[in-house]
Amino acid sequence: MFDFLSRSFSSLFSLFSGAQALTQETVLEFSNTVREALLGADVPLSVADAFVEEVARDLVGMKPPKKVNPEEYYMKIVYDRLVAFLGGVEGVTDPLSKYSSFVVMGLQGSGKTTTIAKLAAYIKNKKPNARILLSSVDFQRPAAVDQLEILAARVGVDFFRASSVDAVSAAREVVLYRKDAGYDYLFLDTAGRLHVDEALLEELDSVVRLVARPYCLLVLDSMTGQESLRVARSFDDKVGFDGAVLSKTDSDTRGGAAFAFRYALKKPIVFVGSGERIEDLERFHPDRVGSRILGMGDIATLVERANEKIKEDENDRMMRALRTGNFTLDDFIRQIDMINKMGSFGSILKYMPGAAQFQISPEQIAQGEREMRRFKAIIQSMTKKERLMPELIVGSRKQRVAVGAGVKIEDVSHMLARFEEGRRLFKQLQGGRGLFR
Ligand SMILES: Nc1nc2c(ncn2[C@@H]2O[C@H](COP(=O)(O)OP(=O)(O)OP(=O)(O)O)[C@@H](O)[C@H]2O)c(=O)[nH]1
Ligand SMILES: [Mg+2]
Repeated sequence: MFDFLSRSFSSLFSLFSGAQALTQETVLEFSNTVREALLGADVPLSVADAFVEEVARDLVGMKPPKKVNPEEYYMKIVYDRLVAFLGGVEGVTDPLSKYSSFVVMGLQGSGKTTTIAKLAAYIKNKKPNARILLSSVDFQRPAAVDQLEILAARVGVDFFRASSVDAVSAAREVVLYRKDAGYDYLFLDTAGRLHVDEALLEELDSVVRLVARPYCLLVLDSMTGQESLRVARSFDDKVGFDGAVLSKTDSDTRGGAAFAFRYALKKPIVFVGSGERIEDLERFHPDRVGSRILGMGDIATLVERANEKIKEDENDRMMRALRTGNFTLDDFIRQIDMINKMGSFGSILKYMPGAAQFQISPEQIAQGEREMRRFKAIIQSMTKKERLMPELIVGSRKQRVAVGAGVKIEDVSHMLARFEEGRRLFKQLQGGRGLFR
């Protein structure tokens, strides 16, 4: 979703290379370029202006300390401002750890029902013993309630169907049932309309009032761009909500709504939906998004995704290896397995530093996947010692490994070269980005 902004931002910092104290002119040039990039990403004018003004205020007259690379120094200033703008370094506490009743609202088709299933799966993954109840007061569409029931079964959580088909009476039934049965979590699905309308909002307000200490979650379709900010505002005026889930961030959107949301609504984005599958839900971390926008990559989210599928200790090792650049062929093979467990190679690439600058085709991705399988076979035919000291693999050893893996000698050389490249990249990440980690 942030590829567009990332592409625009990552070239910007060359303006600062060699710059010492920033002049008004450099700051102005920078501001104009940023402003254009934001408008291009469908950020509303007032928000783009506000951001640019804040950054300019931070930058004017600043001077990098001795020995600090000016480009990095100014990038860090922009990064800090960007993160603050998106919600701050601490981000927001996970509402799932503080609240137990969630009312999910939004326009028709925004992704409410899917998001509920994703949230239920998210909790279940973290707390396997939590008792979770899903229920719906969406009687707009005949199949809406069934859809939630099917999803509840798929996630493996409970579902309750009210006997009434009037939203307010049904909500009353749901609340009573939840209380009697003693569920830890309740997620209440509500009806969407194609446009914001008064009757819907009034009904919704009555439903929300029946729930004790509800966390109201607005689901916003990121594909609707600026329009989604207007939708959010009318839900807030009439019903009020606590936080938002930005859905469909995997679609080809320019990220404007996500960028502007916090500033325009003064409410946090707590999660983002990144695909149609139940597991396609991520926390929204302003600092990670900030580094993704500035083209610094998002290793932390990448590793977090892996976390869900991979044993903790294995993952800790990997994080350490990634951080220190102390990466062996055994780590390499583990990384290949990790990538396979996480999903497709393509879905992971977008988290890598600078990924937005490359346009990667499906053929290239398929080739990458074939290559990884070949690499794995090659590494598996090496001895333990060879894996720790790849420089040993020359001459007859190389031949033996090639035969063992059923590949050509050149394939072994190629794999070793790629491995070295990867190792260097991680070392650079560790060293070069010192200011940010
Ligand atoms: N690509 C993508 N599709 C999504 C995402 N979230 C939801 N969808 C899809 O969007 C469509 C609508 O999702 P629903 O969850 O049914 O939306 P809703 O808000 O409950 O819709 P109504 O109940 O009709 O108001 C479905 O086809 C979902 O698969 C997402 O994060 N990414
Ligand atoms: Mg629905």
